[in-house]
Amino acid sequence: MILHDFLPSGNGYKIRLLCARLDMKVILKQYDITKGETRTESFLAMNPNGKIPVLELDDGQCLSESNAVLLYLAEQYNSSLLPPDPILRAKVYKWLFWEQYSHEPNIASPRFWLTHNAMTDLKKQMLPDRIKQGHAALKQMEEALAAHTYLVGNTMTLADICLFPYTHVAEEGGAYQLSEYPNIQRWIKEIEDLDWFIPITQV
Ligand SMILES: N[C@@H](CCC(=O)N[C@@H](CS)C(=O)NCC(=O)O)C(=O)O
Repeated sequence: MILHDFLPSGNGYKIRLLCARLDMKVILKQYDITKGETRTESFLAMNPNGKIPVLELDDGQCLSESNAVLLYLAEQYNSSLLPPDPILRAKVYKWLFWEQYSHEPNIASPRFWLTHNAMTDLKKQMLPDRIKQGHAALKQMEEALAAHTYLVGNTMTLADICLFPYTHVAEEGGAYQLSEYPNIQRWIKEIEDLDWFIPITQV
C-alpha cells in the first residue's frame, strides 16, 4: 500500500499513527501541499478533492478522507480499536464525525494559517471565532478525559488515534495553550509513552 501524504499534516499522521499501532508497513509518497502538488491531473485521478491523505491499495484502488481510511484499516485488520459493542462503537464514530466538524476546522486550520504564512484578510476575520470554537472543542475533550483515561472509556480506540494528531500540535502557531487542559496533557503523554508511538515528523 502507498500512503500519499504531507508530513506536517495531522490528517496524514492519523494514518501513520494507526499503521504504527497495527505494526503495518506502507510506502510513503510525499507531496508539498503548499506548492499545489495535490492539484495535478494525476493526483486528482486518485482523489478528485485534491487533498492528502490518500491510501492507494495494492490493487490500485484509492481511499481518501482520513477518518474513512482509519475505519477501513481498523476493520480490515481486525483491530481492537473498534469495540464490537454497538454503543461503544457508535461513541467512537461520534468522535470521528465530531473531529471533522467541530475540531479540525477550529484547531488544524488556524495552525496551518499561522505556521504556513497562509493568513489572508478573510482568515484574520475568521480567526477569533475559530479560536472560540476550538476552545469549546478542547473543553469537551478535557471533560471526557477527566472522566476516563481515553476518549471512549479506559482503553484506547480509534477515537484517540483520530484526535491525537491535531490536538497534540494545537499550540503550534500560538492560537492555543494546552496548559489550560491538564487532562488533555495527561492523555497526550499517555499516548507518547506507548512503545509503538511515532512522532508526526517521522517517516
Ligand atoms: N477531510 C479531509 C481533509 C484533508 C485535508 O484537508 N488535507 C489537506 C492537508 S491536511 C490538503 O491536502 N490540502 C491541500 C489542498 O487543499 O490543496 C481528511 O480528513 O482527509
